[in-house]
Amino acid sequence: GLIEQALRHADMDTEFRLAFQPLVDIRSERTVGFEALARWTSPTLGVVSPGDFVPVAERSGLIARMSPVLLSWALDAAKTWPEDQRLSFNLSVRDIASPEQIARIIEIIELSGVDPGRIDLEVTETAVMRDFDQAARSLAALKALGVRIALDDFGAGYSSLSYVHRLPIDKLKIDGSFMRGLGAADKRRAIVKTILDLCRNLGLDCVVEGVEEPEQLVLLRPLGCRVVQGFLFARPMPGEAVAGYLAAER
Ligand code: G
Ligand code: G
Ligand code: MN
Ligand code: NA
Repeated sequence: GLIEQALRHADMDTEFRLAFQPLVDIRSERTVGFEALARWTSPTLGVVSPGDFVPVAERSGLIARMSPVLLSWALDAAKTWPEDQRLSFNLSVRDIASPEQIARIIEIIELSGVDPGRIDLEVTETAVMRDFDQAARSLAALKALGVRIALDDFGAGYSSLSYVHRLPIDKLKIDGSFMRGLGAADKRRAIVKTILDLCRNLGLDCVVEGVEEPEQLVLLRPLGCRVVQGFLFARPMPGEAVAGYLAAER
């Protein structure tokens, strides 16, 4: 298709950049880290969203050369942040499925000089499902380096709880679909509460994604939610905006 064609000829350095979205502790209302999100402006197609190009990059195998570049950019950015700020980076199903790619990713993190303890690598359930045994080996190798593993889009797909105990998961990110238009009487509120309780009982960190309205925060606070990500606090921003954003908060 058109996207694959443009992606195949894309010049990463000029066409791609990262945006960074804050993760916010709702008790202190302070930013605790940023998720790196890929952005692409193609000379032929214009702005293409990652929801459209990431699946194409995965199917075509092009993601194999993109992930290392994006990760090194994300680490370069994190190096300039205060040390208490974490970096979240999305790994693709293809990354997780390849021992060679995992070795490359580990090397990039080691060479970056960023403390692996500051890094969350996000994986989706679909990525893990594809080849469980290889995913388990990949995550174990990454964990050994000292990074933390987050299960992304939790609750959106097949959400097998077996992954949570069979894999070295540190954090669940509750899918943004649970927040969209959420009201007090909504069943989804009970589901979010149950996932937050699960995290507490298992000693996992938890992030509620897609928080857009102050009313959603009012609903989340009594459920024991600590960290959220969403347009209510900030949209993804260019790397150059991060320092000013943090300074304004302090
Ligand atoms: O930023 P946005 O919400 O449009 O992202 C849409 C999807 O693309 C999300 O599922 C997100 O995880 C994924 N995505 C964004 N940036 C990256 C990236 O750098 N690598 C991978 N593998 N996925 C990404
Ligand atoms: O799948 P993943 O969680 O990695 O994707 C995150 C995506 O969600 C990003 O593309 C980001 O732009 C988007 N996002 C972040 N906060 C919100 C929000 O409050 N509302 C909506 N609709 N999307 C959001
Ligand atoms: Mn994510
Ligand atoms: Na998500």
